[in-house]
Amino acid sequence: MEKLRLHGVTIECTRGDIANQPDMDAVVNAANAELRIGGGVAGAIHRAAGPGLEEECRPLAPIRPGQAVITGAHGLPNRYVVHSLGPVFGRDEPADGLLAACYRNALHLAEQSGIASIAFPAISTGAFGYPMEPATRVALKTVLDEVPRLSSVKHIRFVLFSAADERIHAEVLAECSDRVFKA
Ligand code: AR6
Repeated sequence: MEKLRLHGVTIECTRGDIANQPDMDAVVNAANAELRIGGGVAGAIHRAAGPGLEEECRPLAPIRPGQAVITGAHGLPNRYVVHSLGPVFGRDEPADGLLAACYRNALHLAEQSGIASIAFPAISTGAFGYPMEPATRVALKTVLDEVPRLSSVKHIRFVLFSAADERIHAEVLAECSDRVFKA
């Protein structure tokens, strides 16, 4: 399943580049603690946004695993960037709790800013080494648990880099929706 509608909120998985989601109000950065340009998502987002993003980020850093902060989007085709620091797998514990906090805190910031649509990458699953399937379960369960409390956010998109990662998300989304609708 690639799309689910629950309590008036659309949750979808798609393959693509998180820095090229022009129809979304906000994109989420899989940030580093210093909120500087990095590899992966943090490279794509900062390159597309330009140096103004690092400048705006400087006084907000450092952040701790699970935290999120919000800035403008500068050269990106969005209104906001939400920067969230995922746990380094095998180091920051509890990994699942910290990863869940990333998604929850990002959604809370989105609500506070009146954001209607937000795109997430698979936080922690690249350089930080969190295996994709358990990370996907944490991400989707956290988002689905938050959905009944959302009023501003109406569209949540997971943007995956590879076909394999997209397939894992689609499978887990289908399982989660079975559970939600049978409950
Ligand atoms: N769009 C969507 N997904 C992407 C993109 C992209 N442009 N680029 C990579 N991915 P990562 P982390 C996928 O490493 O694990 C950085 O250097 C990627 O395949 O970006 O949270 C920072 O500076 C993977 O599935 O984030 C931090 O130091 C997922 O996005 C550190 O890495 C996350 O990969 C953060 O590590």
